[in-house]
Amino acid sequence: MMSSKRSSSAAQLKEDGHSSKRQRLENNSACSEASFLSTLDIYILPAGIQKARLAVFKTQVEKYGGKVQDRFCSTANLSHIIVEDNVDMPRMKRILKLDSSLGLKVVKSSWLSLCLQNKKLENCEDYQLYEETSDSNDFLPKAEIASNHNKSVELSRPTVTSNLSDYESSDDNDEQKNEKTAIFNVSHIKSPQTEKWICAQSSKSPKPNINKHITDKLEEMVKTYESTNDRWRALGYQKAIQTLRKHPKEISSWEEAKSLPGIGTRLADKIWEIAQSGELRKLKEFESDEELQVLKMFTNVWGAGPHTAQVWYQQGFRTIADLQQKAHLNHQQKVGIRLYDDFLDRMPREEAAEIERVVKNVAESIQPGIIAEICGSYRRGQATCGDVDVLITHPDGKSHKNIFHKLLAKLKESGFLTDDLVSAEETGNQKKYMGVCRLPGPNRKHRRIDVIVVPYNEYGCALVYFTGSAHFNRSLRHLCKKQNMSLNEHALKQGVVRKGKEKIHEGTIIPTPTEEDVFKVLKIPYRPPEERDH
Ligand code: 8DG
Ligand code: MG
Repeated sequence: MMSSKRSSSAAQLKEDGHSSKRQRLENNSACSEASFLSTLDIYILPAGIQKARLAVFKTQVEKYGGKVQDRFCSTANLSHIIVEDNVDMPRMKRILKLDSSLGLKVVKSSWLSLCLQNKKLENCEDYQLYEETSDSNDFLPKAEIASNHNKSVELSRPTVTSNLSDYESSDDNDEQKNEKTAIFNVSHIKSPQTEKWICAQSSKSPKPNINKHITDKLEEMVKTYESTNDRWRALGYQKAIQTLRKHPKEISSWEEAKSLPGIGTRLADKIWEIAQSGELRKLKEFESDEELQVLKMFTNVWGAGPHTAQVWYQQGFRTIADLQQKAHLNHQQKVGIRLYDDFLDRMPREEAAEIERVVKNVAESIQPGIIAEICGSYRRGQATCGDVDVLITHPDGKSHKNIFHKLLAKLKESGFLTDDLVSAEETGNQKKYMGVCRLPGPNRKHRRIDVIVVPYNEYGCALVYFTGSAHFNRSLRHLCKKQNMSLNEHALKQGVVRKGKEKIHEGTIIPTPTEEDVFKVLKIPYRPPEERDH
């Protein structure tokens, strides 16, 4: 199932990444001809400005004809000193060891952002910091100015790292800490408590994602972090993507990115870097890092997680062919490798519907009145599906018990099911099969299929769970925790007592025969499946 998720974002990129990429290239080349910043010769005070943002400023200012001094020198003919918005004049002077501003224009960094955004030299008056008046020491005697000539401040340069271990530790923690806020929503508008939760909102945005050029790059970052088992970072990026998708306007400043829920300074740096340059250096580093690329490829093998991928890499394997020929593979991995390309390809929803019909017809022939419903991305209305998740139950509350093995046997007999991955996983009264199917006829691909059989009294919760999205489900579970409840694919419980992460009391089941009941008990508006595609 995890691999289908990965391929999901890959497919989305394949589907619509092309035109926006071309567009951005065109924009970039048009802008590079302009030199609207040619009158700028600036020093950017690094205090409070993240390295990556500083680097973007430098690149962009120079791209548009301006100069950025790496060191501060009081005699240089600077046009402006740029400071982070929260830095005031006394602090700036303290840092640069100045007794006066030397008559230089000291301007907030948001002015520079504005110029870059609008591709013109904006009036800086509203962004300028002024000297406190009435101070007779405003201007230094010449001799003292001279002594300041040699006082310079190093502009810290971004360092390039080529592996995953040594960057962005502090602030990603920040983003991790934001896990809770990120599960909440994304709009800045103040609203009643439950409305803030992702699960209380519709995923349908009134506007298309206008920050797609940014979210596409962040999606690539997610895939890389997933392949190295850096789940926290992957989650942080995923949440930022959700937030950005819903943001009603194109990100036009670092401050705007930073102000969004769940977006810390490091992520804001990255978002702003993409917004400014159309590129993300970190991603470029990843793309040219052989190990990361191989790990990504290996984790796309069904049945191989980040750990296995790492072991294979350490054993010297670099290609899928290497694995096929030399690696010690379990059954699932053998299937995953044999059908590698098919599994990476998302099927059109029409094909998923055909697969559902086959399963439904066979199930009905075994047990009349059976309910077989396709969940997952299909039910949420996505145009393509990574796999088919079929949920089966029977309204009489007992006939579901006999269906599982009979159904699978018949589907195998007809040649529809071609390979088993996990032939029977039991959780409580639910049974799950994970395997591979192929529709009859020429040029059909192998597709991943999950068949889950559940008792009727668990159907409401199972439908919610297997419909997802995973992000929507996470939000539901967090909301439950807040109300001393718990939710999984089996049941919704109340009166749960937790001590830290541990459940001291399991709570008692609240009957939720339908999905609507789950929403009702949690006191959030019902969202049809297509509005849960967060
Ligand atoms: P896809 O197959 O088109 O890629 O997307 P999907 O249908 O949404 O994902 P899936 O991998 O088939 O999983 C089906 C549902 O299972 C998913 O929508 C929500 C639920 N689910 C969770 N948590 C998790 C989880 O950790 N991993 C996976 N794979 N599914 C989860 O609630
Ligand atoms: Mg699915």
